[in-house]
Amino acid sequence: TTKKKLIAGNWKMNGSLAANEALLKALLAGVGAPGCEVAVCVPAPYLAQVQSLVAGSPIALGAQDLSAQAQGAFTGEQSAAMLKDFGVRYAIVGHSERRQYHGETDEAVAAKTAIALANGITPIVCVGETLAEREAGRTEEVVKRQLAAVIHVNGHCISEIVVAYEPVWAIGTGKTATPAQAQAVHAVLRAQLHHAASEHAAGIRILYGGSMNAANAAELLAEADIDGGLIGGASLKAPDFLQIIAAAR
Ligand code: 3PY
Repeated sequence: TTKKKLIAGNWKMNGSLAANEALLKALLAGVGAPGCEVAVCVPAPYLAQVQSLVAGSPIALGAQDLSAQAQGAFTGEQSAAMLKDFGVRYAIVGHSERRQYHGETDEAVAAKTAIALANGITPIVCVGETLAEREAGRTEEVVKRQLAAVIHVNGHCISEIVVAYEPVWAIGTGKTATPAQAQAVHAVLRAQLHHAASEHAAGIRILYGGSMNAANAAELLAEADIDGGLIGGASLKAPDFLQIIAAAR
């Protein structure tokens, strides 16, 4: 396969018109012709701004969530079709912060994955265990359950998704999984995808997320089954994000 790595920034609930413009101008000045795919997943109010800033550049636009519903009486939500209207290419689905603070279930994540795919948006499906689950030896069971729910609903087009392994204990804590710890879980996910998608499994990108930064990106990205990164805090600093992009060749 000619699978390119994907480096996606997850800005979370950060930014302003002025800060976004400064960040993207610095990224566009430094990104050149990247050896990987690059995306920024921005807060919904800034989709239009960022769409116009990245137009014609190698930086793709992403969203951080979407509704599982097509349209209607769902106050506060954004539909896949609306995101598509603004040129959104990727949508993060099931980030642990959505699962934790907004009660998103495995089933909701599967439904969001389906509606993204149906609208031509590539879902970045997040899975990951908590510290308590890891310490109880349940890491494999948890990530397999989370991915199985998505495969169950989306089996026929599973090769179109991107998976992100984000250990919850490594999110926003500055703790990172070691490359070997991350690779071990990525191999489990790859095997599960292989079961669901046989020959297509090798082409599905499995990103690592959880405090990936300029200092640790290269060694994580060197692992066999780590096909990119979903980057939190470091995606808000142009030099750091550019260094991660440069490491993903
Ligand atoms: C992190 O790097 O902390 C993330 O949650 C990226 O999504």
